[in-house]
Amino acid sequence: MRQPRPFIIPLRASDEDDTPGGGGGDAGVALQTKPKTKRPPLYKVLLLNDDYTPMEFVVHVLERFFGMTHAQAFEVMLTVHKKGVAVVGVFSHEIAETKVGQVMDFARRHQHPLQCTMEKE
Ligand code: TYC
Repeated sequence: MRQPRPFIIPLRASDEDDTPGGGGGDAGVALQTKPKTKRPPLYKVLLLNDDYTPMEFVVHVLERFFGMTHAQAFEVMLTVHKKGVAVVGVFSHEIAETKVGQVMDFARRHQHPLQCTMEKE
């Protein structure tokens, strides 16, 4: 993993430290570490096709866990059916993990082999 590097910015003249004893190349330049905010990484939740899960069940999953309308859910289900996989949402790590768990648990309880996974965007 890449280490975050401190962002060095020279201060404005009015911010300069006026302690005596300067005169070197860095005289009058204070170094400050800029507080850097970082957006949390996002994760795609993917739904995978299989030959056995009923289409209506997949549509129901997409409505129930991903807030899709029936029409949206039907369209996404058909995309997965034809292409093999589709992104059904993008979330924080925690939410993505929860969605994947909910779908996998729901499918298992109904004895369907439906698979749902997540990957970093
Ligand atoms: N291919 C399945 C069928 O023909 C339907 C299906 C769609 C299954 C999407 C999984 O994620 C899926 N019954």
